[in-house]
This record gives sequence, structure tokens and C-alpha cells, in this order.
Amino acid sequence: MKTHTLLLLCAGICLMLFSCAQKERTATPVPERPNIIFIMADDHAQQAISAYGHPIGRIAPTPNIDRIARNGAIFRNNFCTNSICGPSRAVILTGKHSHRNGFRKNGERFDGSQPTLPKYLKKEGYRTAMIGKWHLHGSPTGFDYWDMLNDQGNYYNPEFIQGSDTTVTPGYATDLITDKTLAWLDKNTDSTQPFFVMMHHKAPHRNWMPALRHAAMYDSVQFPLPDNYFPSYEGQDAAKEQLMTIYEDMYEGHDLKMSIAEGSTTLASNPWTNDFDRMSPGQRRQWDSIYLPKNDAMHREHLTGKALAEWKGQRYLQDYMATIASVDESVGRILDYLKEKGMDKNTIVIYTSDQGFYLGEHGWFDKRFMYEESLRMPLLVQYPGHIRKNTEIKALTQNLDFAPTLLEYAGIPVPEDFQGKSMRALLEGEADQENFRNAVYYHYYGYPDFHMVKKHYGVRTDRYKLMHFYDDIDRWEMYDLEKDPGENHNINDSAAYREIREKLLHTLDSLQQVYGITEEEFQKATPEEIEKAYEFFE
Ligand code: SGN
Ligand code: CA
Repeated sequence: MKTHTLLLLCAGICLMLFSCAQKERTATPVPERPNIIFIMADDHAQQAISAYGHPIGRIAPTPNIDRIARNGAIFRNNFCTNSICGPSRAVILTGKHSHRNGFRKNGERFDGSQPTLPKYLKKEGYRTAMIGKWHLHGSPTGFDYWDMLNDQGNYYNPEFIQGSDTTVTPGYATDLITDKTLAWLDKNTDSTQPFFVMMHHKAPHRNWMPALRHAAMYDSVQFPLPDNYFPSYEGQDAAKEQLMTIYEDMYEGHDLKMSIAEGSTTLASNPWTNDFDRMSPGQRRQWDSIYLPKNDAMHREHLTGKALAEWKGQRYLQDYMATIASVDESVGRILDYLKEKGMDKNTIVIYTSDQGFYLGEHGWFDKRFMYEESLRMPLLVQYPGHIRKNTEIKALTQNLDFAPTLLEYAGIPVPEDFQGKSMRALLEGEADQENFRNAVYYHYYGYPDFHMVKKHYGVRTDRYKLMHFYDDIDRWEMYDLEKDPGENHNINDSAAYREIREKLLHTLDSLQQVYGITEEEFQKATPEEIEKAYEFFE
């Protein structure tokens, strides 16, 4: 190379470097505020997400939900503070425990005038939207746009409420909620403002009605039923009195879609006819053509006792997992949309559920109890460029932490009265996982109510759990989760664990103090209320 060519090349490179540096110096530093898509299913257990590795999830995989874990983080120990719909949603919105946000049990009305996550985000320039299940009785506040399912919502042709209009919308709930979310995004992504959208599914909530395209997908699959599918409930007096056992408390028609006899499409016990009656004749015809042959096959087996109870467990899991197939598709559509629009890099996507759920453990469906399967909430988060792919988080986290986390990401100071902790440093690998939190506090208030689960509170560390059932009962239970992950052996009275129990009790007391629990929280129901509820639910 000639000398003058070399000189020219050097000069060129210097010029390039200089202009780059210039550019960097002159660009106005705009703090990047991420968009946020918060996807929440209703009653989706960790066991039913393949990324969590449970045999049920592995047999019926959720490839799209798993994409979030691969793109970002999976939380292995995320728990709710009160395992029931409305209360969990209220905790997520307010960043405060139930006794502080005032929504302790389903049926109460959420005080929408209090400060909430969407309100803070909206005030700081986010466009906010909520689409799907709300279930906090009253209209959503803090959203520029909302379109909510009426109450619990229905799977087929559900009613949506917008302002004062209620519209029966033909179609399947999961698909409709996704369509509506994508339509909102389409109208709102060209602005300079970031957005926060909550997409709340009905699925996989009771009565587990799959979309027609999924209704036969697990017919030939045998799901593993847990070891404690037929429990003794020894040392578990509250568990003895629940009404949420698959083979005792499910309605054969409404819940298990069983027919009265071979050759018939008439449903067996179906007290809430609305879920099926609202299907169009065409939908119902297709539905019956799918369920008739499988119900007939069941009748031909003349099952009784344990065999029938096991068959019911299978039917429950087949339907439950089939409703999740639609949720997984929904997540796939959202992720694809973000990619297509080039928005995947500046959007945080969260997938969670309002609580966990029993998939046959202790013989149960539903949630409420502080035992693992309903206490655990799935939590997967992606934010490419900020959260490393395949991040595993083992720290003890809670739904209480969602609001502070999102506020921190939005660059908004976390209000002092919030009771959770931001998980940003955890997500970005900057926090010491073991010292994030040493115990979580739990408190369930919904007694008497559906399924008759006694009121209880408790504490869970990385290894132990201590809980106290109260009201018309006074019982303590303690578990060593390492030795007894299924929580079948109550060690509350075991001498070998006396010291550990003392420590747990101390932690429980101090958490109740820190969170400001007062005597008022332990209010008892009247005997009349309890009697009336048993008459109604039994
Ligand atoms: C409904 C269900 C119950 C369930 C509650 C609460 N019955 O009442 O089984 O526990 O919702 O669920 S149903 O047959 O009418 O669906 S929650 O997710 O809203 O808390
Ligand atoms: Ca729920």
C-alpha cells in the first residue's frame, strides 16, 4: 500500500471515530422507558407449565409460555400472599397485603380510589389498558382503556363490559381477549408514549371448557395423578372439612362434562346451566360430537369407587390442560406480534396467574390453602438486553413485589407505603438471591365461602412452613418441605423440630408486626354464617 493511501485511510478512520464520539456527545440522553405487557391467567398452576419441569407440564407442554423463560427469567419460588382471585389481583395492583388494600376475600369491593400501579404509570405518561377478567367488583380505575369480562366471565360467547355497555361477544374467551389486546396495541403503538397493558384471561378457571379445536387434544393422554390423590388428612383437620375434592365435590355435568347415560348428550349434575346454555346451537353440536364418544366409552366401563375417582382426575386434567392450550397460543400471538413490530426489545413481558391451583394433590381442585400448589404462582419475565436468557431465580418472591418492580423499570420512585420489594436487581443478576427475603407471609380470610377452607395465616421459608388455622378451629401445622414436599406429615408437635418451630413462630410474629397486622384481621365468622354456608355449598 502506498504511503499516501495509508494516510488517507488513517484520516478516514479518525474522522469516523470522531463523528461517532460527536454523535454520542450531542445525543440527548432519553431514559428508555419500557412498554409493559402483563399477561395473567386465572388459576394456572406451575405444574401445568412445561418450563417448570413437572410431569404434567412435560406431557402437555406450553411452548409459547416457555419462550418467555428462554428469552428471560423463570421464578422458581414465587408465592401469593392470599391464594384467591380478587385479593391476589388487589395485591398486584396496590403492592400491599390484603389487610392494607382492604380486599381480603372474594365478594368484597375493591376501593378503586386508592393509589395503584396503573395510576402511577398513567400519571407519568404511560398509556394504560386492562382487557379481560377483573373480578374486583366495580369498574377498573387507572386505565385509559378497559374492556372487562362480566364478573368471572364465561368461556363461550362471554359478556364484556365497557363503560356502561355490556355486550355478549360471540367466540371463545381466550381468543377474544387476545384479539382485543392486539387490536388495542395496533392503535396505540405508534405514539412516543410507552404503554402498560394488562391482559387477563379467564382460562384455566373452573369449569374448564376448552375451545372446540382443543377439546379432544388430550383424550388419549394419561396424566400422572399425585401420590396423595387419596389422602388420609392425618393431623390436617382443616383439610378434612374442605369441599374441594375432585371425586366428591365436582359436579359431574358442569365440571366433568359427564353425561347421564350412554348415547345421551344430557349433562349429569349441572346446577349452573348458563355455561352450556350460552353456547350457540352450532357450538353445542360440535361440543357434543366430541364429548359423546368419550362419555360413552366411560359408561361402557361401569366404573365405581377408586377407578371412577381416578377417571375423574383424568377428565379434569384433560380439560384443564386443554383450556391452557388456548392461553399458550395467546402468548405466542403476543410474542410474535411484538417481534413483527420490532417492539420485543423495548417491551417487558410478564406471564403469571392470580394464584396456583391443585391438580389432584390432596385429592383437590381449587386453591385457597397455603399448601404449595396453590401458594406458588408461575412467574416468567422477559426484557431482552436487560434480563439474560434462561435466568433462574430461586429467591423467595411474591405478587406483592410486582408493582415495585414495574415502577422501578418505569423510573418511578416506589411509594414508601408499598410493602413489596423491587425484583429488578434479581432479574438482572445483581442481587444476592439468598438474602432477598428470608420468609413470606400468607393470610387467607375467605371463610365461610365456596369450598369451605378455614381461615389461616402462616410463614414459609426456603425449607419450612408453619401455619395456623383459626375461626371455628384452632390448629397448627408445620412441614419440612425438603423431607416432605407433598406436605403429608404435620410435624407441628414433633420434639425434633421444636427449636425450628420456635424460630418460625418468631419470624411469623415479626412479619405480622412489620406488615401491620392488627387484632381486627382475625375476626371470626358467626356460627349462623357458617351453618348457612354449609347448607348452601354442600
Ligand atoms: C367460582 C368457582 C369456584 C371458585 C371461585 C373463585 N365456582 O365460584 O370453584 O373457587 O369461583 O375463583 S364455579 O363453578 O362457579 O366456577 S376465583 O379464581 O375467582 O377466585
Ligand atoms: Ca383465580
